[in-house]
Amino acid sequence: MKPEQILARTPKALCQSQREQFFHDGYLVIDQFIDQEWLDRLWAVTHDFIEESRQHTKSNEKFDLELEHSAENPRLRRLSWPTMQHELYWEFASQGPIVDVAEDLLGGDVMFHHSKLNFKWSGGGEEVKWHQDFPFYPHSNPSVLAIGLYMNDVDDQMGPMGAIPGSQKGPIYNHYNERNLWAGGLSDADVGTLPLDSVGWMKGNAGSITVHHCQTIHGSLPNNSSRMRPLLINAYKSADARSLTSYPDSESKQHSTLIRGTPARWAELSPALCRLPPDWSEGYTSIFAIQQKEGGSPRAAK
Ligand SMILES: O=C(O)CCC(=O)C(=O)O
Repeated sequence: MKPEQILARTPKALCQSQREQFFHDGYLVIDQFIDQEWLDRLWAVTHDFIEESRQHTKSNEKFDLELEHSAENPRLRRLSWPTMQHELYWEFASQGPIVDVAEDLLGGDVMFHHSKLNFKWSGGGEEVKWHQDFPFYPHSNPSVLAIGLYMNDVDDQMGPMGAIPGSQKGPIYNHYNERNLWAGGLSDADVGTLPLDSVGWMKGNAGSITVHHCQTIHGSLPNNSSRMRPLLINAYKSADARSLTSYPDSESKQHSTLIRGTPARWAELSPALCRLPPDWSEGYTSIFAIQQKEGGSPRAAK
């Protein structure tokens, strides 16, 4: 759906200026949007997963682990597909307050795309290099976005998400390297052309949400603080934005579930050119593992 059509609808959660800011800058941060009750419930479940991760020494379909992870000193990079791991994450993604935000920015017909919980552990949790989401999961049009929930207070030291304002209106970059292998991020040469002095760092107290458009260039620095930075990300799309690749169809029954409105009768087509990602039908690792050039876990989400 086109921004003008979306902006003409009455919003449910955002004010008009926040919606206009999203379409202008390609991202938005809303301080303490999620209440303490939701946070307490999500933390209770999340603590159980952190405990469970102690039994694992290597990344697998559920846990993406730092190489230093151990039973005594858990260091998770990611809980993959949280909405598949526990019904509470799905309740939050499909019925929680962020669904109104998705509707305000995508229009009335909203489909779920995927979920992940990026921990960015304390004392060096890994960076996420500059990238766009669209080359990982291209669609017939760019009415696709991701909403992150900070489950802790996040300041400058903790590797907040950063985004380049207006970059969603620019080119779709090559995410392959010079050997034509998937790199999962922009090349150093392309990064060198970016206006990095304009980066908006999305910080906020626990309960704050970040929203970024699928073509917005974004990333985050390592977490050098003593507190972890769990960011629960759920991605959504307009029902008229059809996936051009199977990923992550094979991995989640929830992918493309209609959570608001009615199924689309028409696919909206955008004229933009985008390189297709590799065939991940036999399994995918994670953006961390790819960017750090590790083998990583099979079948984890982007
Ligand atoms: O966790 C982060 O800081 C960034 C996450 C992200 O961009 C991704 O997982 O695609």
